[in-house]
Amino acid sequence: MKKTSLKKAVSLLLALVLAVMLVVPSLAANKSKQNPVLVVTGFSEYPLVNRSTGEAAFPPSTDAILNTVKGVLPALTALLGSGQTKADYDAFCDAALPVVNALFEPIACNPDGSVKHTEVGLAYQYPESAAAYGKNSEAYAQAFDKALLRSVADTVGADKTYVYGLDWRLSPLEIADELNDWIQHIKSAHGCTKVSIAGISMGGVMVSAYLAKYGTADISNITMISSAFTGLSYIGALFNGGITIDEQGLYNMLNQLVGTEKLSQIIGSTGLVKQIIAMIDDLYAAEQDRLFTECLIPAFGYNPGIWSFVPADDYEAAKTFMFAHMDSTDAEKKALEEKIDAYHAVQINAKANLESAKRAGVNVAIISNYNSQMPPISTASAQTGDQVIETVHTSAFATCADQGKQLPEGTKGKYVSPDRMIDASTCWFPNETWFIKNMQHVGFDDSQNQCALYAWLMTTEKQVTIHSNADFPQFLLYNSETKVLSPLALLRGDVNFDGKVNLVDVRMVLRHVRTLSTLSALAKEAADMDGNSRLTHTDAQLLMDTYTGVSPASADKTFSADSIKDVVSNAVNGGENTNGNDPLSGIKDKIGDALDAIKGMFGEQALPQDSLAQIADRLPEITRPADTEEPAETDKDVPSAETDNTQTSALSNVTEESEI
Ligand SMILES: [Ca+2]
Ligand SMILES: [Ca+2]
Repeated sequence: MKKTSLKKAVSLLLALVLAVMLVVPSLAANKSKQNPVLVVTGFSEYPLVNRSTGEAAFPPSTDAILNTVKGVLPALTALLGSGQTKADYDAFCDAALPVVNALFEPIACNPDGSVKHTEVGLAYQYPESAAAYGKNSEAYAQAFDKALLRSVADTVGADKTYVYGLDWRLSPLEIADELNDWIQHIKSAHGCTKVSIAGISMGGVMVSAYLAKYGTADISNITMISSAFTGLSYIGALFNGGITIDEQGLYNMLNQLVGTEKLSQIIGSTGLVKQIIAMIDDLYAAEQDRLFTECLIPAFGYNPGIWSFVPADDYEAAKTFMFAHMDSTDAEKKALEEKIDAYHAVQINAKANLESAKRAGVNVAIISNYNSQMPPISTASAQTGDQVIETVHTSAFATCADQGKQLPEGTKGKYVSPDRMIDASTCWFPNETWFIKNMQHVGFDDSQNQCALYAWLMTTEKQVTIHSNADFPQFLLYNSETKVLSPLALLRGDVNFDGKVNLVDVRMVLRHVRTLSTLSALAKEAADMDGNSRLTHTDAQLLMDTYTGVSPASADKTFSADSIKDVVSNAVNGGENTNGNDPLSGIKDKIGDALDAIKGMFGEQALPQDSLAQIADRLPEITRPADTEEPAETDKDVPSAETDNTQTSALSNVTEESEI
């Protein structure tokens, strides 16, 4: 007996010593060793205002937008009621284009590419670290109190967290000079030699320009986040006159925005959209030259920042098309051309610059999102993206299936995503490029583990790859409801991440549902068998079905109409436990009740597809009480040693949350 107590005492002492020796000093040392982080934000992240009047320049004020709509509406009504001849379209342009131009006038550039209204500028800019501004200050609220920056500050400290907002009218090479000033300022403030720099969206353009102009001597990490550093397909298309409305793309986007197909089905059934699209097509065919010369070019075509979005492959043709529509002098054209050519050269050399950065010991990482519809307004709208930039560009040239489609069957290789939508082997940096399915452009959230990916890459002290961290392999799935980032290949039902789906997993889910213990956020993702972002007895039932072979396990987390029907019929008719000790007794009756309720909702007719999500919601669930503490694990509840020793995967050390 004494031996046991001695053992315990020694173990305890050892644990304490280890904690003191390893944990405390390493944490302290790491934080002081880490380089400051400068985050360069994207297009229109900081508003532009008229500094003399205080009025919003971009984004325009609600009043300005309403005035534009009011101004265009009479012309539109007249056009709709007309015979839509060339003369009618002319009259529409006469009336509508000046109204639209007025909206964009405050941010216009001169034909030579210089800023037209110098009284317009950024509403704010905070050159010191997050720590320099009080948590209750306006500065903190405007610039620093954002998920990604909070996450950076948590990792390196607020005193090492910097953020730059850009004026997107300027040439990226002008902004590069300012970034260099900032980097020198940060270095001297911290007495350090290197700064970690991250470019979000258009910020990646500026980071590219900085690297081209100033090299990598002052840089420790380059992180491209949903970055426009290789351009945007639809800007390339638009600058080549490729305007077209993609009806299906329009519905896809609507479905994504409202989360159901119902609305787009109703709108589609009226035929109104088809009519409007046909009219826009006719208007564009009749008035393309005027639309560009009198409206699109004065608003955006002289802007060197917007020109930086034109992909290299589209660039020469875009110049030919746009310059032919410019109502400017040869000297003005030449001045503009010089400005935009300078960045075009940066874009062409971006790969070489990043490669040489890597050779020089800079840690390079690229993060790209996919599986969202792009703006359905160009000939490029079939490409998959993050709603704002196509995946082919944010990933630096992954081979991507079109939105909602897969790469050809037989596409294989270690860089092919489990859903066969992405082949990363063609990326500039296949081993340093991560993909997040279903995450929107800059939809950052730090409530779970999503921002940890970015913070990890921005602060890593040595080059990491897609194989460095089991939590963050190359292909990730973002659940916008639970905010959890999980490996795309996550085996559904494998709650303890041991690669097997068995009774141990079932038990863990049941214990969670019965509030006897709490699963980690990532474990809950794995356990959410019906994909409704909630953990209920239904998930336990489905997991049991998977284990007993009633339905196969799948890495595909999306659920189809058929899968829901299977769920319901399985739950009601099948899945009898042979040992007569059904842990799910009572559930079937509840499902039966839910089905009756559904019948009441929809009658006996066939259920519309988009109602199936609602059906899933109505399936019985036993929700956990809000503030349940995790009860202590009692020995008698543990049937075997296997249960407790299986939580060894790196995946399982995610912060535990009580709600899914
Ligand atoms: Ca398992
Ligand atoms: Ca569920």
